Amino acid sequence: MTSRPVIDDLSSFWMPFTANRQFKAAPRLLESAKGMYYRTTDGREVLDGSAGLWCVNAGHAREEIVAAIAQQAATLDFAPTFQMGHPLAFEAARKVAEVMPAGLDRVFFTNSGSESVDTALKIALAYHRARGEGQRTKLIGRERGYHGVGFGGISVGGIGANRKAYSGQLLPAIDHLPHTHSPEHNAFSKGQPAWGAHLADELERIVALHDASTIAAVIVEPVAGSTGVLIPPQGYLQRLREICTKHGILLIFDEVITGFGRLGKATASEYFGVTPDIITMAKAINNAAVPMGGVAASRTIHDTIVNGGAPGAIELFHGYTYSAHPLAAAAAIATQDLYRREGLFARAEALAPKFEAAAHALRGEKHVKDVRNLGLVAGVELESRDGAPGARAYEVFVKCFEAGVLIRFTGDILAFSPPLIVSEEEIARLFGTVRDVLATVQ
Ligand code: PXG
Ligand code: PLP
Repeated sequence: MTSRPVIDDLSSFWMPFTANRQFKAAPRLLESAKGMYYRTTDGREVLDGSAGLWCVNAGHAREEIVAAIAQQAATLDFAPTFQMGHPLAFEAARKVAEVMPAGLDRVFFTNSGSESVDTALKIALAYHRARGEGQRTKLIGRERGYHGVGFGGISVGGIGANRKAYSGQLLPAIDHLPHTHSPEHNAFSKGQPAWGAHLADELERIVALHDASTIAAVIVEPVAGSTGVLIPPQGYLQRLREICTKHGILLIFDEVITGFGRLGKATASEYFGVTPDIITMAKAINNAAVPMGGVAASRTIHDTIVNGGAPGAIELFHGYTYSAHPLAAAAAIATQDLYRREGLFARAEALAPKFEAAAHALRGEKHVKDVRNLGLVAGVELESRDGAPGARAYEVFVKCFEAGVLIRFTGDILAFSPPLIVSEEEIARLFGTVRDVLATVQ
């Protein structure tokens, strides 16, 4: 079954966000993937309950995307986009712009969510400077927020472990909103919790402290993914939008996970009916087939920066060698076409109630202290073992993998985010496997 010998020296690859020694002592290696399934190097099929890392929304190795990449590699492997261009870059931007909220139709390409976040923060600063308010430099993030791993992203981010070793060199002018998770008020909420909209008013407190004239932007994940699936309370995002507008502060939605169908719409902005000024994206933008991210900015922001420059001058001193890489752009075009042709966002929307019911059926199982969900994303929080936070969820993750189901975990929270092509039977198997495994775990 294995097409190549399994590599026996795992020492060179320093693995990201991994317990390297633990992993290398008992590796889990994936060799191929198709549709909803991975295949391991020892020939086992594994149901993908996490869409890779929340990114393979159309399912694995989709023929149209594979063909687009292959053809592009043979036609134009690389082309600069600094003072040069290639047609697919413009077409990919147009296709992405088409599914963004009205007005957010200027797209800057990056290679990851982390780069998208740093790009968005820089655009926010450049925008205020271009309109003569260069003193607006402060950035507001949120506790438990995940915005990737660049210095900008960890500075506005709110996950202590991701900041600790670097704390002496984080960006200096940052503040954080409180997160919205409060088990005593919102445990086992189905969809958006009813409690917690008032937590957005904390932004007024922060504005009063720093003065609005010093604040450039607020960045939040509309649904916080990486930190363990935190669903925004009803009315919370609307309130953030109102306060930002009132004070001339830009609102950035980090849609690296929520973008492209995870909630049953193209964006969380569309789902919640709240339009930010900037959206960051990555992952499912091109089904994760080639690294790519992007930033959609409002036309006002774009025009203020671009039309503010002198004729012939570069307007934004920012960009990546691989911005709009031809292979990534080809994959993005094919992916966006596929989403549309197969109606995958609507499919996710239609499946969401069944997914919700399957997730909440875990309520009452051993160790389960919360279940939360929206669209095709769910989090199941477990009681932690005394003195060993994360150990129980890790064991569940490993046992599920051995039983043929891939999920994610962070701390003691299990996260579920299958590709949007998942069937009802596969949803049942996903949560059913977790139920069986929970019964065997101490
Ligand atoms: N913003 C958000 C909201 C994200 O979820 C990033 C930025 C960074 O993207 P890159 O492409 O630089 O990784 C992310 C990424 C997990 C997990 O299992 C989540 C992410 C990445 C890897 C694992 O929680 N989110
Ligand atoms: N470091 C060096 C020495 C470089 O020359 C470049 C790009 O030319 C970079 C970093 C940035 O690389 P990228 O554009 O892929 O982000």
